[in-house]
Amino acid sequence: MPLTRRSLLTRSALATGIGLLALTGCSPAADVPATGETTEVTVHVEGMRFVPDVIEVPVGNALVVTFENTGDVVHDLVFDGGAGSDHLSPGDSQVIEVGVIGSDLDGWCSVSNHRAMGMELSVKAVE
Ligand SMILES: [Cu+2]
Repeated sequence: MPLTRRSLLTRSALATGIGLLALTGCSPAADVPATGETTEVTVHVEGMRFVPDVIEVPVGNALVVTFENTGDVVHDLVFDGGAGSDHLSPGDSQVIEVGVIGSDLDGWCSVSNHRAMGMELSVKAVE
């Protein structure tokens, strides 16, 4: 009987460990050594597009985006992994700390249907 109880305990500890692993696996930083360097980019709005809409970042660099809403209506800029700006009024800007870039990553405007209208950008992790 004591043996059975111990194996149950072990199994639940294992399940907890796997759960934690899955959570940390969501980070864009996923197992890439940080370079300690930061890539800084300013993104603005032209019509319903982000400019630039491709951002190249050396693998392991941290990415910091200054998002300037130079459009006519409220926009934001959000990224896979959870980083993003607030909803910004025209003329406002915000600095977004995206984090260490380990792989390609999408960014988009989450306001209304703006993403479908073309407000998307790609972060490319380059060697
Ligand atoms: Cu928008």
